[in-house]
Amino acid sequence: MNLSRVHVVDSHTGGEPTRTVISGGPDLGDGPLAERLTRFGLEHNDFRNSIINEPRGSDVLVGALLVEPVDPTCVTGVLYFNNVGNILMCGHGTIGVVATLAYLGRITPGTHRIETAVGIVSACLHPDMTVTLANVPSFRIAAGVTVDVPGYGPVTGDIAWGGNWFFLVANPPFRLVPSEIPQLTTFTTAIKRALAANNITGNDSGEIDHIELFVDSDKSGIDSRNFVLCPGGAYDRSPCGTGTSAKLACLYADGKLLPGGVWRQESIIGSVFEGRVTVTESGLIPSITGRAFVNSDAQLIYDPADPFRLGIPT
Ligand code: PYC
Repeated sequence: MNLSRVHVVDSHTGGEPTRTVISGGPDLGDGPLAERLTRFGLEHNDFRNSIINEPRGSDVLVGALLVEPVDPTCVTGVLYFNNVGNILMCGHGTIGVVATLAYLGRITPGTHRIETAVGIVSACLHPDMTVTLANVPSFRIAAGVTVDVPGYGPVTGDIAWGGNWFFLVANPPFRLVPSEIPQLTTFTTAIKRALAANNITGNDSGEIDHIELFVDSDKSGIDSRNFVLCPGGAYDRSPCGTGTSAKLACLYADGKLLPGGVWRQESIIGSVFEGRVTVTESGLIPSITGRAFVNSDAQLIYDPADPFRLGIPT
């Protein structure tokens, strides 16, 4: 691919960054978004690296490539990616995309449909610029699964889908505070490896590539605090939109959250999403409310003389 300039808009949602590619991205054809995401992963690693990884980016960034939707009722299609590959769905990223589309003057407050690789979601941009994302149907496939984690012993958690696959562990043997992030990262990475080594997957054989730890919150108005390990080894600065959706599915399955109730999920750095559930014919739809702020509007420059113009591959 001959890269010259790429227009990106950066935002963060509860501290977790999203880099939305507005123009200059690869042509992936007009097939279903799941196929286009696969093609992106197979054929456009240089582009992904150049957008996300150093020296322009970092392992925390999530990329969002705007593409033509198949369904004309959608305001856009979007493909998500990170420092190591594709992401099927991204909640904080969708809130970031909505803030970006509003910044560009492409949408105004109201409800907008957005096509992703795992289905159509809807996002309501409120007049105060907060966004409520109605996610894809979410569900728990197994409760109380125990895996032996080398160096730590048996760890028990639930497996749930919230647009990505999650292993959710309550009350881990570490405090969920920023000073413990290195230990939390090593612990959750070991859990992820142990799940893969034991062939514990989602019910579509999908890798469980997000690990989520929880504790009840002692803060007034906050239900729980989490730490989420993302597939590329970084932790989510936000409470994780798809992770909170997976958590809401588990709470619903346990009868602890009903339609009409609100769950306030805090991240490891103290940002908060509000979660609710609705039961529809398609299944349980979690909705996540949060806010993103646009913090950069830039042209990425690809100087042929720059040996790292395509990023430092991970
Ligand atoms: O908010 O869903 C999310 C997410 C996934 C990975 C990073 N953030």
